[in-house]
Amino acid sequence: MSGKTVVRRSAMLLMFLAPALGAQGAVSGQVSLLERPGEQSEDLSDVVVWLEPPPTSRARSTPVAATIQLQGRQFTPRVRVVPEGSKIEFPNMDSFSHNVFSKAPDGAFDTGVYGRGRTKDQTFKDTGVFPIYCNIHPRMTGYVVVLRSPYFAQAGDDGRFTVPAVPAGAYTLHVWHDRVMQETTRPVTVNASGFAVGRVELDARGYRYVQHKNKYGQEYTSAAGDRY
Ligand SMILES: [Cu+2]
Repeated sequence: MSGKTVVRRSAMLLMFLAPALGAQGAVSGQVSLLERPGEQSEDLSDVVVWLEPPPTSRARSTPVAATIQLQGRQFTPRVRVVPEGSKIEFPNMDSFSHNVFSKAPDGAFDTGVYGRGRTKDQTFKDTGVFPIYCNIHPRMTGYVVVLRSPYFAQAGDDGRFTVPAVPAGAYTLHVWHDRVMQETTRPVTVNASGFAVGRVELDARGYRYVQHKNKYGQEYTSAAGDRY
């Protein structure tokens, strides 16, 4: 066999293999929340969806710089999903002071108190869901969802989501919302044209708001919440 023939055959083989290797598609669907009678879901953009590749996968997300604003005594956005190792800035847009802290075992931090126009940041090195609070305002609650998988999305207001450009293969689909106690998972197989998840209903009926403790593990005093 001449060298030329080998080259030509290799090229032909690559032409056959390339589309299969590079095949990727969108994974889409729509999430809804099952609420207690008389209650309506207004916060479906807080839903986070991600596809976890098999343990053997080398797929890794790339860290980014992201922002959660402190504005009107709220974290905006309330839920932010970022790749592992990402840095989040917390600029204070209010005319009074805020603080950001988390007591999560794998990601506890405390920015200290800081005033209008200033910012603090935190790098999230470990994966997980990190609740964040303000030590001054007891109702301020946010979540940083840190993922290793690069295949994730947040839902729109109507619960629709699209995870773009997912390579064909087998995954575990995760659907998370802070008012749903149990994270929902299901196996999915993505092919070259993607995968239609269809509707996913999460049960939020068991949720009850519980006031978290301050950064010292104590009750907030009403004076601290009212003063600013
Ligand atoms: Cu605050």
